[in-house]
Amino acid sequence: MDDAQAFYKELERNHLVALWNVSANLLPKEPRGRAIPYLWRWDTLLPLVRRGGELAPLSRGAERRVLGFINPGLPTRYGATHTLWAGFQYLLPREVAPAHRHSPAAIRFIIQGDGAFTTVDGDKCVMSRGDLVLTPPWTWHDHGNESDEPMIWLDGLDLPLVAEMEATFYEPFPKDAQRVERPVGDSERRYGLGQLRPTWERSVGPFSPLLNYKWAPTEEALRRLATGSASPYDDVAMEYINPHTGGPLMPTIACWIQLIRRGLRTRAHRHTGSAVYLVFEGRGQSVIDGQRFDWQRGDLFVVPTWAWHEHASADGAEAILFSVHDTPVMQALGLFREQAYPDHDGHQPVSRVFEG
Ligand code: GTQ
Ligand code: FE2
Repeated sequence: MDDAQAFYKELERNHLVALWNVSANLLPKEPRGRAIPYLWRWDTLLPLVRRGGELAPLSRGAERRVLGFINPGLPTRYGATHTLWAGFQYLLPREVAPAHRHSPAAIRFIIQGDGAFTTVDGDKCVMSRGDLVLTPPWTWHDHGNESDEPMIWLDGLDLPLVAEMEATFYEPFPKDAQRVERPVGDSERRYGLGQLRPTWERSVGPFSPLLNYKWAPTEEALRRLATGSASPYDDVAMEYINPHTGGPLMPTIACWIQLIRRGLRTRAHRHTGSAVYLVFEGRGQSVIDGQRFDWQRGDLFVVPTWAWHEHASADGAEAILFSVHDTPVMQALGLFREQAYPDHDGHQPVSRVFEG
């Protein structure tokens, strides 16, 4: 063994590393995310979700019937991206998903059904298609279905991020369901119209006090905005806001609702931060890092960090996308960067079509 080899062995034994040997890994020219662009089809998901309903009863220890999306580029990490967990949750009539709380933050966006609820710290949030319900960190939450139909919703959580930060805490509630001690939809009563807030209420922590963003006002806002000019990269895209700050819903999660108008194609850009998109209505396609993803209602796809992406609605149809983003983290840490696609009028050449 020569001197150098002996030296490096000695470093290893002492739990040391020579920066000059690893600096290319530590400081790549730009982010090299391992998460890949991917898409899951509704037609594949729905039968699996239903089979889960037949096979897996809810109980303590199996508190949530959720199929989680695993990014194929990160097979050992429970997440759709490196920071975001996404899953389809299924709740049958008269079932209760027992109450608990955790330090990771959660959002739910209702895909199917009407008349289930999530109680968040005693505030009963009634859920219908298109509603967005928040479970801020460390709030008690149980889900119940008082309707005669199964409910399906998208869960978005910052589980992989909080796990990596080694800051995950969890606690079960002593009973299955919380008592509802306030008027049903109390946060909607106080903040639901969006343009006014009670003068005496102070913001408690960096979380939105509005827990249920109902579909009707969301759609109205989108339709109003759609009559004028919009973003060249996202078309008519709106972020759900914390009424105290105008900022993101929570420090780790931002949510968007987005209309791609009939026959419209956006330009490509990329930015730090990853996102999960649910196709709420319509049909269209996205090109992500040169690969085309054709999507329709109920499909879910992932845009990893620093990936070029552009969206288009299908000919003759508009599309509505709901999305969950980790960009508030990037913003807060001074790591947000954005770049427009420089060539071909802002459109990527398509080299592959996603088959799945
Ligand atoms: O509904 O409380 O998808 O705690 C993952 C963790 C849903 C929930 C998930 C959770 C929940
Ligand atoms: Fe939870």
